[in-house]
Amino acid sequence: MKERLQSIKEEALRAIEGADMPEKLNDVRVKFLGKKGELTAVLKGMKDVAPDERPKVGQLVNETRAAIENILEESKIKMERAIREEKMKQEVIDVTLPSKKNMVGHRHPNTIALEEVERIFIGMGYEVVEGPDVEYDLYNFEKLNIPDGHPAKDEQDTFYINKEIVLRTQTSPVQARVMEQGKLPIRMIAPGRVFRSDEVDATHSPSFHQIEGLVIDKNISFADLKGTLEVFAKELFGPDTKTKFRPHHFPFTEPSAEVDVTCFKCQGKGCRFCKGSGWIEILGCGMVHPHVLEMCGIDPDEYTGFAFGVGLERIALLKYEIDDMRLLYENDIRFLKQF
Ligand code: 2U9
Repeated sequence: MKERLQSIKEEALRAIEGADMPEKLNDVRVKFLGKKGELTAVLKGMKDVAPDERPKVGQLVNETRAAIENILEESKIKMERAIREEKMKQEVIDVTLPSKKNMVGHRHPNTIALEEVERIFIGMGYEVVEGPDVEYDLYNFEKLNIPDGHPAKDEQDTFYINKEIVLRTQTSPVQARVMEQGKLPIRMIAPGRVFRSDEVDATHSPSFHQIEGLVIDKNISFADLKGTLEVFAKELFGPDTKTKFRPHHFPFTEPSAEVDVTCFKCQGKGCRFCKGSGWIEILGCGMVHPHVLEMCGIDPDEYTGFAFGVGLERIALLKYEIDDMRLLYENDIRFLKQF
């Protein structure tokens, strides 16, 4: 028995010496020490050993196991160290090489334009309020004087979730909700994403952004609206900018107007940018319709107000002279890094 154990040990040592990678050492462990290994086989054969010899043989088996385990462990440590050293040799770091340039990102042109508009209105004492992208038809249309059957509710133009819920087509429901809270006066802008079932082209997208404003107080007049938007236009496009208010129609304001600014490229003389007219349309506005005030819980005999709406992408396209709206959504880094 002693000889058998000795020969197992020698055989194991030879196998360990012959192992050239950690996986092979593991094979040796399984072959000699594993459940079906050679030492276990010896233990299983103990029943054939004379009973008074068994403790001695048992001790010998344990010593052999310990010896093989020790050598396996030592070899494993040596082998791993050698592998590590070889890897370190191959991975020499050249500290004299120039460092890789870190790409530093920045705000999207839409965000730059939005923050500019927010800065101007915050400067005039306005609050910035946000609301849900998915709205009740009641807030998106009904309370804004757009009843059932109105063309603005056309299924073709609006993404309906169900009969009562829509992806908002304007940010006006945010203002309607603020009005309902009944805290007056109100001076707010509502920026956010809106949705319309439009085909994508250079000036349209099914999802774009608006910034709408609302002021409600006693004695607010069209003169306040004109003064406010004139300040806004001068801040955004330069101090020499002039504004022109053209009569228009919106269901939620009466009277309503569209506002043009003098072309900031040619100062109103007429150029390619303003298609020769000297003017560029930038927003819509008007005095809040008395019926809208009523539907939102405000007494139109006591309070009046004005509202306006501007397309954020339109501002970004104009300000940065971008000629295709799709560029704002494609996230092409070569385009974005110019701003
Ligand atoms: C309430 C009452 C009235 C918001 C207004 C406009 C005029 C307007 C468009 C400009 C281009 C949207 O981005 S656009 O497509 N908007 O012309 N929006 S007045 O009037 C309101 C809002 C809320 C309670």
